[in-house]
Amino acid sequence: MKNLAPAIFPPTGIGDAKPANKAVLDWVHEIATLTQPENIFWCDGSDRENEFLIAESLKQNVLIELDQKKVPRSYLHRSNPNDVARVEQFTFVCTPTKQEAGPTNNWSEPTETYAKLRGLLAGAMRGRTMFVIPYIMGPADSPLTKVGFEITDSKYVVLSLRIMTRMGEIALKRLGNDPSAEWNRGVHSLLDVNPERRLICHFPQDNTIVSVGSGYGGNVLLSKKCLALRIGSYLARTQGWMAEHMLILGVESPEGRKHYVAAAFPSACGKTNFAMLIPPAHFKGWKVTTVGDDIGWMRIRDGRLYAVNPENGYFGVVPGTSYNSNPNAMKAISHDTIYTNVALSDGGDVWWEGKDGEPPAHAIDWRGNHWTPQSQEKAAHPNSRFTTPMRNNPALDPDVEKGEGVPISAIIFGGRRSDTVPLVYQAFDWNHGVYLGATMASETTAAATGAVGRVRRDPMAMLPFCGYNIGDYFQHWLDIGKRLTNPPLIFNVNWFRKGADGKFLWPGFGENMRVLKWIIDRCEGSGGALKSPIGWLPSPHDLDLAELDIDRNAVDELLGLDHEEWQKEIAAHKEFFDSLGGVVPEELQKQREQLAARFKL
Ligand code: OXD
Ligand code: MN
Repeated sequence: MKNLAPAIFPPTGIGDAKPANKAVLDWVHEIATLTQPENIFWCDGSDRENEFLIAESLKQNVLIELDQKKVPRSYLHRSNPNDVARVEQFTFVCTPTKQEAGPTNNWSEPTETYAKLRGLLAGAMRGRTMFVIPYIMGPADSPLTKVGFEITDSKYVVLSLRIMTRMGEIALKRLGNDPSAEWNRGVHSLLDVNPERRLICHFPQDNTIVSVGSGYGGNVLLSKKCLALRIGSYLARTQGWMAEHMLILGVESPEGRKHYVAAAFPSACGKTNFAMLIPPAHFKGWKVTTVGDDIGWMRIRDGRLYAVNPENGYFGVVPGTSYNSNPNAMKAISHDTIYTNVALSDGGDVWWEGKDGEPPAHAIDWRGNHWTPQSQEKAAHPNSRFTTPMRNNPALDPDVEKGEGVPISAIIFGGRRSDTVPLVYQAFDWNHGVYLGATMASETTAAATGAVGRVRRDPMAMLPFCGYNIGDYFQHWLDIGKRLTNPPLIFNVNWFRKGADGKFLWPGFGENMRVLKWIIDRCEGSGGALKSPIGWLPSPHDLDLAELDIDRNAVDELLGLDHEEWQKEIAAHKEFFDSLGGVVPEELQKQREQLAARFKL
C-alpha cells in the first residue's frame, strides 16, 4: 500500500535532533518499545531534513512530483480512498467518567482504551521509521503557546506538520529540561489504514492523543483538531482562556482604523475565504488581513479578548477555490504547497472542480484513475485539501506573530442555512450572543464522513471539537463574559440563504465585505439597526450595497424574518437543548424563553 513505505536511513546530520528533556526521552522509549520501529528519526524541521524527506517520499510514492515550473516546490499526495475526511464516529474523548465527556462526544473509558490502543500499536512500526516531531502551537513568545510532540510513522505527517506548526528547535527551547513541564503527547501510526482499526482518542487529563489507522490530515496532524481544539478546549477551561474553531481577521479603514474580528463557521463553510477576503472595488482603501483561518486561542487582557492563531499554515478545502472566490488563496497555493486528493493534469499541474479555466481534456483523478470532463466521477475529492504555509498568504496580518495577540472587537457565528436565518444580525449582549453560538446550525459538508446537506446543530462550530462536556463549555463562555469589561460584540451571519428558485440570494465571497463593514460600524457605534425579536437587524439602507448588482426583493428576503420559520427554529433549539440531557446552563434556557416571548410581543 502506497502510504506504508519502508524505513528510511538518513545521512549523518539529519534525523538526529534528539531532545534533552528526560520526560520526552522516556516517553519516546516507551512508544518505541511498544511499536518496534526499524529506527528513530528525530526531526528538527530544517530545510535539509525537509529536502531529504521529500526526496524519499517521491521515491516511495508518498508524494507525486508536479511540474516544478507551474507549481514550484509543490507536490501531490493521494490518501487511501477509504480515508479522505475526519471520522467523528471513530473519535473519542477518554475522560475518567462519561459525564466529563458529555452528551456530544463519543466516550471511552481511559484504562480500557489505552489497553486496546497498546494492542493495536504493538509492533505496528516494524520495518518502518518512527519520526519524533517537536512543535509549538502559537507565536514563539505568547503566554498561550503550547508545546507538542508527535510520534508518527508517516512522512506525509512530518512534511505537513512542518507547514502547519512551528517545528523543531523552537519547541525544544520552549519546553526546556524540566521533566514536569506541560507538553502534549501525540502518537500516530498508519497501521494498515483500515477503517476497522481507525481510532482517534483524546485523553485530556493526560494531555495525550493517540490516532491509529488513518493518514487523513484532520485525523493525523495532531496539532490541529486534536491538540489545538479538543485538548486545547479542555486546557482552556481549566486555565481560564478559550480555544475556538474560529478564523481571525483584521479589517482596516482607509483612515487607518483597525479592528480584529473572530468568526466561527462549521467546517467547509468558507472560513478560509472570509479570512482572506478582498474587498470589492467600491471599498477602495479598505484592507482585510488574515491572522488565522481555522483556530483562534483567546485570553483576557485588560478586560478584553486577545486572540492568537496557534497554527503556522492552512489546511484548506481545495474545490471551489479560484481567482474569483479567493485570489489570495490561489496565490498562496501556487508554490510550496502539498496538495492532497486533487487531480493531476497531463501537464503535471493540479486541477479541481471550480478552478479557473477549462477543465483539462484528460487528467488522473484523486484515486489515480483516468479522468475526462465526460467522467461521472469528480476529478478531485470534494474534501481534497491544500497544506500551505501562512507566509504564502499575500494578505497575512503583520501582527500574526505578536505574542500578546490581537484585540477582538467582534465575534461572528455563522452556518450554512438555506432558510430562516437572516444575512446578519447582532446579539443584544454577551449572554444573548452565547445563545446564538450555542444554537448555531449548519447543513453538513464533505469535511467529515456522513450525509452531506443535513441541518445539524453545531454550537460555536465546536460540535466535533469540544473536548469536554458541552454544558460546561457553554458555562465557560458565560463565565468568560463575566470577566470582560470590554467584550466583543457578537453577530450571526448566513451567506447561504436561498430564494424560492433554490439559488443563493447573496453573492458571498468578496461581497461579504458589505456585511463586515456593518459589523465594524456597529463596533464603532455608527451603524444603524432595528430591534427585532432575534437581535439587532440592519435595514437594507444600513448596509452599503452601492455598486452591487442585487435585486431589492432579494435584500428584503435576506434581511427578513419569517415568523413561522422562527417558531420551528425555536422549537428546534428546545429539541436540541433537551437532547443534551439537562447539561445546558439555566441562563441559556432563559435566553430561549426570552426569544420565544419576544416573538409574542
Ligand atoms: C478542518 C475541519 O479541516 O474543520 O478545518 O474539518
Ligand atoms: Mn476547521
